Order: sequence, then C-alpha cells, then structure tokens
Amino acid sequence: MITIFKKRYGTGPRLLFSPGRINLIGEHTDYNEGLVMPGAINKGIYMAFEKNDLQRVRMYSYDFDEEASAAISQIEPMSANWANYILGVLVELKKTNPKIQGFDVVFGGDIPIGSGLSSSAALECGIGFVLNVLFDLGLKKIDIAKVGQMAEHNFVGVRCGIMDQFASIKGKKNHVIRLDCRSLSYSYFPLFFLEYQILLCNSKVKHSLAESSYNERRSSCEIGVAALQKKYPKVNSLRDATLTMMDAIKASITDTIFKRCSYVIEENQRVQKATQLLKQRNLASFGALLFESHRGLSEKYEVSCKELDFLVNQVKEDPDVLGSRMMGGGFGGCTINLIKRTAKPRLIDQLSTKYKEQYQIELECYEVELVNGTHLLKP
Ligand code: GAF
Repeated sequence: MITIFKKRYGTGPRLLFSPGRINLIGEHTDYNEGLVMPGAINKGIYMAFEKNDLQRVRMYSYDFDEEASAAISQIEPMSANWANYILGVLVELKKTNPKIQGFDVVFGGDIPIGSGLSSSAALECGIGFVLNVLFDLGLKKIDIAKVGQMAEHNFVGVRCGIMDQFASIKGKKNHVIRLDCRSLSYSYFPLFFLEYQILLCNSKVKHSLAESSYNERRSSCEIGVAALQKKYPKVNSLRDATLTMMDAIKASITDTIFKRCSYVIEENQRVQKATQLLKQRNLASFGALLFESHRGLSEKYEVSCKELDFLVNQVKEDPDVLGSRMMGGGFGGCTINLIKRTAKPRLIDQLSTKYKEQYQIELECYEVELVNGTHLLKP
C-alpha cells in the first residue's frame, strides 16, 4: 500500500491495519441492547494515509482499482459504494471537529466482499482511526466505533448495531469479546479449543435486498417493543423482555413479529449460556447452541438462505463438527463451524464437493486467527 500511495500521492505515508470480525454467537442482538461474542480476525484492510494541503479527500481502492475525490467542505454520497463508508465517517466527524482538512488514503485488503466478515466496519474504523491520528481529534477507540456505526446509519442507510465496529477496533489477539451492547461493558475471553478449531465456510452468495431486509428486521423488533410497552412500561428493548411477556402480548402482534422477537430473546439467553459453557470448557454443549442459533436465525428470524441452510445441514450429523451456524447479518456470507482439527481436510473436501454439486459454486473455507483491533503499523 505504501508503494502505491507514493506513486499516486507522493509523500511517505503512515500505515494501519483494520481487521474484519467473526462472531461466535449473539446474532441480531446488538441493536436490541443484547449480548454478542465477536472477535477481530487476521483478514482486514491495510490503509496508507497522509495529510494533503488541497482541502480534499483523495481515496484509492486498490481492490476495485477505483479512485474518488471530494472537497472536504462539500461531501455528497457517491456511486462507488466503498467511498461512502469513508465519506460517511468524514461527515460524522466533521460535525464536531472543524480541524479536519485534506488527506489522501490508499487501501486494500483480504476480506472477501459480501462474506459477512464486516469489511465495512473495518473500513469505517480504519478511516476514523486515520482522521484521529492525522488531526489529533483525541477520540477513544469506542468513540471511533460509534462514529463508524453512525456513518452506516446516516450515510450508507443501514441501521446496524455496534458489534462489528466494536470488534474491529477493540479486538484482542487470541481472544473473543463478550460485549454487552446496552452498557458497552465488555470482557475478553481467551479462545483455545485444543483439538477443536473454528472454520469459516463462505457460501459466496449475497442475496439482494440484504440491507433493506436488515432494516426491516430492526423495525420488527421495534414494533415488538412498542407492543410490550403497553403492558410492561419498563421494557425499553428486547433485552428487558422474556418469553412469558411475549406470550402475554401474542394476540396484539402478528405471528412474524412474535417469531422475530422470540428469536432475539432466545438468542440473548444462548449467549449467556454460551459464556458459562466456554468457562467450563464444555465445547459439545457450546456447539449445540450454535446449531440452535442457526435454527432460530433461519426459521424464526428468517435471515438465512438456502445456501447457508445447506452448509449447516451438511455438517449437522457429522461427529467431528460440534456446531455450525450462519454468521453476521445473513442472506449469504459465511457459516462459522466448530470442528475437530484433524477432520479439517476431509470436511472441506466433502463440503466443497457437495456444495458445488448443489449450487455450482466453489466453496471457500478460511481458518482465521484472532488479532488486535485497528492499529498503526507505521506511525
Ligand atoms: C450486521 C450488523 F452490522 C451488526 O450490527 C449485527 O447486527 C449483525 O449484522 C447481526 O448480528 O453485521
């Protein structure tokens, strides 16, 4: 990235790495003030950057081989989708930081687009970090995560939770984060599975309408909360609700809202159980929760798709797979699997063959390491 930067923009740049993320369990719970268990991974975005004195942002995406530029004083959404993640963060930060001036950035990485490993959060956190360093904004990492989330809401149009940005910027080597999305309190869990490991399987599908369906799921939860509040005024989010409360208001909501809200309540309970099981090193029961989570995501929350269901179903009865589920927002992307290390080659081989037979798509599998969150490589 440094060489490419020098060729395009001249001066010797600084360099950072901003990681993608996995999530062990706790899906669609973050925007319901719930619990999640993500970690930053060694797939991410490298970003070379420096100030310029042009009062413009100049950006080059190495992976798309596309360049874009805008006046700092006049930022509008662009047709290049990747640029909007950068501009969105810039717009958010400019609201409170008039110090921001011109800068150049060149970036590229190895997070497969649409894989559900959150390249968007990696990009947002990377740019937030860049601006913080270049213009001495005095932001803490958590502030940068929040700015990334707001950029996504206000500029990109996805009303996401805080999980992805938090994981990308606050990740810790060899640890997952157990994050409470209401209080933003968190703790790190060392992740050693001994003879087991995590394997990601990329379905390589990204069904259209993923963004609007995501926002629609969030609205369903809000409708559920509004209905609950009529009977239970102290309920502020689905985090406060129970399945008994849901039963009590069942007649006042549609079946769809009932199913979706019940899923969120159950998924929160699963994260709580998962925390205990990981502490006890009970991996078999932990894995069973992953299968349960997938079932809820597929049948109740309806954010899976036939390709993801296929990948999970293929490993359900396999003695070397403790758990499997779709990961992230859904409608495509990766499954996360907890498998026996020694079975990895066999599983990849079998799954790839069957997936190709069924969908004519070459499956991609990744073994990832957990790494530190967004950080400078060259100050
Ligand atoms: C996407 C969102 F960006 C996250 O905030 C989270 O809601 C996730 O989907 C589902 O758990 O990655």
